[in-house]
Amino acid sequence: LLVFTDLDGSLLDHHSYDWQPAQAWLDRLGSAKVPVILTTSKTSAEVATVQKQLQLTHYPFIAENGALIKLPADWPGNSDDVSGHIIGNSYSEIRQTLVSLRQRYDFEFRGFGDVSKQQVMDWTGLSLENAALAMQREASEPLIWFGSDFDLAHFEKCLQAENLSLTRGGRFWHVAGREAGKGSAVHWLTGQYRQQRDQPLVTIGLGDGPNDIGMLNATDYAVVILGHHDHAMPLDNGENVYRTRQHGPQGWKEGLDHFITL
Ligand code: 2M8
Ligand code: MG
Ligand code: MG
Repeated sequence: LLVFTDLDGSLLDHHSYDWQPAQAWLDRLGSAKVPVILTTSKTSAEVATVQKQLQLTHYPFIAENGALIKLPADWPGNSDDVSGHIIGNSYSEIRQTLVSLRQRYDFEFRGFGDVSKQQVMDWTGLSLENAALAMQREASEPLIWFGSDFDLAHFEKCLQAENLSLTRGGRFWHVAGREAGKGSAVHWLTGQYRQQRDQPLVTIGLGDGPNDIGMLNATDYAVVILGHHDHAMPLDNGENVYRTRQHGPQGWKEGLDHFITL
């Protein structure tokens, strides 16, 4: 078994970033040596901190919506081509494109690169220290859109023409390279685990937002955690999908209770 999980609004509470309701399951998975792979739009700097708190540092993680895959030091084989490398465009390239599109079309948005730490704290409820970690972007930009839906559709077309993609997280829109995505990162890592193990491997994904759809389609079983948004979460997995009645870490627990008997 492999577990891929989103953080905000899934393993972590959308507002308090707490995971206590999920702790008993984390302990159980830990004793059973089931890898729990954090798969998130957070930065590497943020995930490294959360991984320590959750005692998951011996596993790989996926950051910035799949634009970064980090493997532990003892990972077998030569995976230098991925680990620590950016999939898609670098943050400075993304910022340059965003700034020039805004100059050209007067698009109304503000990204993390446009604002102060205080503004990121106000938007997210993160502490000063954690807001600073969230601003250490390497390969994706979260932004708040202030314009019309019509302009947003135009913005998305412009991004596509620049080989960038737009996806929706819990609070922000996220811009990253088109090759990046949680789904392809999960697919790649699952392949790595399958090569390393002889026994068949089952995967389960847990997520609450549209940016998790790729991940949830890439796993055998999917837990759609009740989100704080009204986006539909259409999935391909058919019968292997469970939609929770509870939010965040309560929903996370509910989903694993539904699918796993350990
Ligand atoms: C941003 O991402 C969340 C995830 O769904 C969002 O869009 O609401 C991130 O980019 C991240 O770095 C940050 O920690 C988080 C804080 O709410 O917001
Ligand atoms: Mg989320
Ligand atoms: Mg996320």
